[in-house]
Amino acid sequence: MNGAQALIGTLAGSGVDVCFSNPGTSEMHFVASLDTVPQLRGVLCLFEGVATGAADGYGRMTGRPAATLLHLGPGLANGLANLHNARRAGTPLVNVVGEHATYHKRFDAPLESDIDSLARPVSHWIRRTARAADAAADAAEAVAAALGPPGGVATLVLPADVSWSGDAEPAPPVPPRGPSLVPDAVIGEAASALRGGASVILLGGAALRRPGLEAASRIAAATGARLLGETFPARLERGAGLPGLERLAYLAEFAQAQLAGTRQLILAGARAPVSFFAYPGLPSSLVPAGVQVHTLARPGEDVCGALAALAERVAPQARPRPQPEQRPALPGGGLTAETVAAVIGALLPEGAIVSDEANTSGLSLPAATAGAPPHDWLTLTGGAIGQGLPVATGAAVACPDRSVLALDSDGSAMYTIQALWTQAREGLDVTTVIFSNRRYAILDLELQRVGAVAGGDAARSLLDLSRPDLDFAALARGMGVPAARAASAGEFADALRRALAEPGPHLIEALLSQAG
Ligand SMILES: Cc1ncc(C[n+]2csc(CCOP(=O)(O)OP(=O)(O)O)c2C)c(N)n1
Repeated sequence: MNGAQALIGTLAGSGVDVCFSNPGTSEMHFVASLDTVPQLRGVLCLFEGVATGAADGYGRMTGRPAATLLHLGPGLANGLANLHNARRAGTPLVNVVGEHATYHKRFDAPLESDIDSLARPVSHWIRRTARAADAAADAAEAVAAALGPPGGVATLVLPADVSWSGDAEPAPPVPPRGPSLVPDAVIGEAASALRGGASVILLGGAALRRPGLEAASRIAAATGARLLGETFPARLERGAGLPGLERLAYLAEFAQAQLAGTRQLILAGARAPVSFFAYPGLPSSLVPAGVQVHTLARPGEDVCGALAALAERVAPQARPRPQPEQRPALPGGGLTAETVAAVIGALLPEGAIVSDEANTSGLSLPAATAGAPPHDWLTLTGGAIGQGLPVATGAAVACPDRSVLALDSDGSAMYTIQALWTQAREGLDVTTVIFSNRRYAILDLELQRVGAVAGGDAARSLLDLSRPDLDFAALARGMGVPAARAASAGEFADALRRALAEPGPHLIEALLSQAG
């Protein structure tokens, strides 16, 4: 067996069953080996940012890493923004980067670059495989490193001659570690903090799945503590029958209002809240002065176990408070961000997975969908736009029996629009809704918030997506995805119903009649 065959066999044996790929010459032996290991499905992505974002979506939904296959430093660089989002999400991901043959590097051929320096900021584990005989063991370790906990991006740099040299064999999986248990004393401290009153429990990471939410809801019911979710969760389970959860607002002023009056802030899998950006004269930390911060569980610790133990201590009799089933009525009239949200709330299928990159057009979505049947909500964890369509693609590969909705604003969608082609090629059940406001609307707002001088024409033109107007329906059709345009709430509801009823990918361009 050559190194590539041993590596792929090991990945498959360690539970990696998909590789989102954009290969080049140095990866040809990896590509050839896919035919000898059918358990590893190669999925072609036409831009590396699609591959890395899809691997992120896959990992968020399965808890297992997908692999990527990227072409040397430039291929990796194209995929970095979504690796950054994956890192912030704590997603397990095995990032395979092809490299020149070991003896070829010193010739400084055109694609020669410093792969390790590009990979380091997004990777919590990096290895450069030196010999074919090491390829399998390195792959097994990469999977274990990706799984953590906490999960993260494990980058394996694979020289071409390591791939093509012989004398290798697959390695057994490295057993995964469980999360570290939270000591009893820490749970005791949180229990005392709750007795101090005016408490907020800020939930993040694994606490946003049903067991964590239900334990937290019991604690809230018994102690009067308020629950908040982190602003940009990797994966939030929500909908009717689950405890409802308000998320901390993106805008610092709103987040400050949500936290006003708090005396005890208990972090359960979430980081202490900070402002997304610095603004002249405003604080970076969103923890109000005088608030005591207690860490119940850090990322990588067993936050659900800690919340369950805390609930047993302070709320032994309490029951979780489920969100009642309640959908908005189908609206009529014009198409605005609000009417789109109401239609989505009215029609969201049970078990849907929503990849939310709607930005300013998404403000009404949480309320409109709160009482819809249970579903998962995936958000822009690292603030690097261009994540929504790739994450939806990976989620659909991970969960072929569930409907996936990508709710994307027009500016963000254009970064990685090629994801549509992969959805068509793989027959993925993804409905993409484009909120077409033809602006970088949030930057209009930020222009004022940072105190920049009110924009003139030159400034405005950098935030304006018209001239020419994008035609997303035509772009989608050009990549094999059936598409419709909707200009009224009724047209949008009809198009969404049809898209959800038919298998395979669809795109609906929502032509918003007013910005925002
Ligand atoms: C990778 C990356 N590049 C640039 C930005 C800066 N940025 C933040 S929001 C935004 C525009 C968003 O426009 P759109 O997706 O249409 O949403 P809208 O603001 O109109 O709701 C840009 C360019 C970013 N966050 N990430």
